[in-house]
Amino acid sequence: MRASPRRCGRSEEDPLALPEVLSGDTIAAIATPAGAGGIGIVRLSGPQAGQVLRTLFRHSSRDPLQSPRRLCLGQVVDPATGHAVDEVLAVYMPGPGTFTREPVVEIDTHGGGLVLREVLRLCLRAGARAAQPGEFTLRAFLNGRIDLAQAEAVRDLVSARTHLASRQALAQLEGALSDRVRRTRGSLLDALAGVEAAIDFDETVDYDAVAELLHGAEDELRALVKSAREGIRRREGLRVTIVGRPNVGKSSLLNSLLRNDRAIVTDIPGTTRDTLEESVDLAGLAITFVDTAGLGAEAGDDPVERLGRERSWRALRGADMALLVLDASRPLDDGDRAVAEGAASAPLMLAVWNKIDLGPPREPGPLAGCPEVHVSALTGAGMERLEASIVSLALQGDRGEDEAPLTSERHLDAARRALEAASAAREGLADGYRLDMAAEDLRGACRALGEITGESVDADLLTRLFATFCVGK
Ligand SMILES: Nc1nc2c(ncn2[C@@H]2O[C@H](COP(=O)(O)OP(=O)(O)OP(=O)(O)O)[C@@H](O)[C@H]2O)c(=O)[nH]1
Ligand SMILES: [Mg+2]
Repeated sequence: MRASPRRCGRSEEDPLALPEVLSGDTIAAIATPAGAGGIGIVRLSGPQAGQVLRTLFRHSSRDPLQSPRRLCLGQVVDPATGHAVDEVLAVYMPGPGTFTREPVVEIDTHGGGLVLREVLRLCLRAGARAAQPGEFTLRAFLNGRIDLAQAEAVRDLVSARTHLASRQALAQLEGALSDRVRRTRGSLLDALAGVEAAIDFDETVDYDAVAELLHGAEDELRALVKSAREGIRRREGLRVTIVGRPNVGKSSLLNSLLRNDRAIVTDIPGTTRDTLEESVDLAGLAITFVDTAGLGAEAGDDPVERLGRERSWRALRGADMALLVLDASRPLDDGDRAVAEGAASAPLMLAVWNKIDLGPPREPGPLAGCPEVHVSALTGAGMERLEASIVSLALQGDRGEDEAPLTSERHLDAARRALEAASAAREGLADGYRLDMAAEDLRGACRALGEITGESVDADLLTRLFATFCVGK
């Protein structure tokens, strides 16, 4: 299945200003993607949402404000001219039983962009303010409806490109990760309470009890840290750069992996001159394959070729995995070895011996240590094994083990800091150092873990995080 990139109305130049969010404004946004569609939705949240609806909606039979949570047919009418803009369905949902815990209105229009923009304009004129990216979700977080990990899951669910990514985001939205983090934080808080009690009553600490709690918390933190690689890869996918000497079959391999003649293939070395990339869903992982111009033939000084090679090296630097393509029908040469050396700088590397249809597979040797696969991009032989190898290398055997993994670098960084602080506290207590220092370490560990779920976050972090959301989310 081919994954198609999703676009969303993200605006980086217009980051969210927290004071505005906290001001109690009523916000409005187009919640459906740009372009023509069957229906489009304008969404409002805030204390004036019902009032705004009353200003511009003329109901047919039922008044949505009198019939909360029911879709009501009617027209959006421009109050200035009395002209109808569209026939719509509107729903009014009083707070706090809504996503944002505020009064929420949704107006289902016909899907055209023009109609949606006009309805939004009328909402703004009636007193609403244009929502910032992620502002509906931010309100849900600030009003205690969801925690921060769940808020991130909303974003991840919207942008998920594979079923593994969406399943993981849904579990996170339902609180699987949050529960796990809170349990661990609970053990740390219990240990802290033990230490603080000893400080308050000027007693010696019950070291065994505290150490047991901390050992448990550290085990769980280590498991969380370990889960991050799979969680992040399931969510973000991987970039896999295909490199090799000219003519070894890189573009043929790309086409075979994509099941689509995406790249030009000829028997002329140097056919591919620019990098070319395309994403696919490989067993639930979003993999972006990058085909590159042939490397290891640095003699040519054709400027286009030189630029192409520069791009190949750059693509390698940005790769999560390098597929090093080698021609199995001829001996390895210095050029192959030079490319292999470069490819080894990628975090993961897989050697692909191509063209096995031309003769018996060559003995591996010079590249021992790197996993290898033998294929023919021409006949398709070995391609399934290649796909399986890419997936298992990407997940490095962690596949499916973790139902509630950490899913971002932000989580990973927080969990690492929590682990470090918890270990420092336990070792400090064992070495008999001052209790107040151990207590400070434990508070640091709790704070770090609280960043994942949002118990301890600052406005800066929220601003940065929610800037990655779509408008209308
Ligand atoms: N017999 C055989 N020929 C192959 C195989 N894979 C590719 N070829 C042929 O090798 C030639 C080069 O293939 P490309 O896919 O263009 O190779 P490339 O590595 O992208 O080449 P450049 O873009 O020039 O660096 C073409 O004639 C392909 O048909 C294979 O598995 N077996
Ligand atoms: Mg090529």
